[in-house]
Amino acid sequence: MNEVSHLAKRIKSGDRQALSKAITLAESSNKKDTPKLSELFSHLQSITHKSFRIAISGAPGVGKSSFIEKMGVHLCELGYSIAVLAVDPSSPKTGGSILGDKTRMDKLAAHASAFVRPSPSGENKGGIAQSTSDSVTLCEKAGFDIIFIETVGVGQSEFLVSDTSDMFLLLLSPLGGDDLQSIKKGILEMVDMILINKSEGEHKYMAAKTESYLKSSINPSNDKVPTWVIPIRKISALHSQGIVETFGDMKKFWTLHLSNKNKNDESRAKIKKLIVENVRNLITDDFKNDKLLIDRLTRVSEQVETGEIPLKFAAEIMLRYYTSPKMRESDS
Ligand SMILES: Nc1nc2c(ncn2[C@@H]2O[C@H](COP(=O)(O)OP(=O)(O)OP(=O)(O)O)[C@@H](O)[C@H]2O)c(=O)[nH]1
Ligand SMILES: [Mg+2]
Repeated sequence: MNEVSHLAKRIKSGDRQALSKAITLAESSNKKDTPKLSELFSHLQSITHKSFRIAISGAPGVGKSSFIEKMGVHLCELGYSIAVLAVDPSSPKTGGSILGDKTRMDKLAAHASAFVRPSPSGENKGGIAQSTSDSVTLCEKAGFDIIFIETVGVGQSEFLVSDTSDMFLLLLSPLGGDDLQSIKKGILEMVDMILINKSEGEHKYMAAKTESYLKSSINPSNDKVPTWVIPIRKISALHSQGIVETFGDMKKFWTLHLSNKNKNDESRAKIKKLIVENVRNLITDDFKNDKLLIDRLTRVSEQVETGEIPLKFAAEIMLRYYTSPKMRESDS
């Protein structure tokens, strides 16, 4: 038995360390690891289990990890198995606070029915959102009932993560009307549920204001699940308030999702988007790293600079060069 088929066997038997190793393979930026990952997927393809995949997004510090911890423990106690993945879009320069050393999910991580995967640190942060889809699939193959994907609401990560999930949940803090204007455009059209966290004690008044503002300003339905009305709930992850009720809403959504006849078409459309995004990334990487491409790019940009050729044509030249091994061979 080779190394990869042994890894697949361990994943099937519920070995968490093996799953962790497989996710590291999915996150690897080394192209040499892609065939290994493909081989692993082929060993796991007979598993048809589908998990309910929930993306949690929100500003840094809003309480995403605290919420997942409380919700996750509640779900484990109900008998579900839970996996948690983090997508950290922050650059290595600023460093990310997601999970990291302080996961805020200690209780959940220690639970026998849970798997908590901390966010990868160091380089290759840009690629992490891209690998999430494969990491989610690996958790599905490992048999988890519910997968939470935590992402900070910056950059494109929310959009990517929403494409790898069945339900998209936005966490807000009690902000008050004006600050709500700052929620990124497009996010409110994607959400399936909004939770106003930290709605306890002194924040109660602001939380109620936030709730009424949201109720009066957002479209209560979205196109994903036809009869769904987006719940807006005030909760407190810290004090475990609203956790049971929130799961009640999630379960209703889960049932609607499972009976949604367009589910497969929608899932395929999301996958198509993710593939195109990945193709874009692969090309961008090649343009940064391949010496022949860099040299040709330098020459073509000089031609644009002097007005010899239009930018539009320069792009076509580069694309032709990129897709023609013959042209590149003659340069090497
Ligand atoms: N008052 C109050 N504080 C909370 C609540 N939930 C979380 N917090 C606190 O908010 C801080 C951030 O919580 P996290 O759960 O780490 O937030 P996060 O959104 O995961 O943060 P990042 O991953 O860094 O973006 C911690 O100090 C928590 O204790 C809540 O319901 N009420
Ligand atoms: Mg967090």
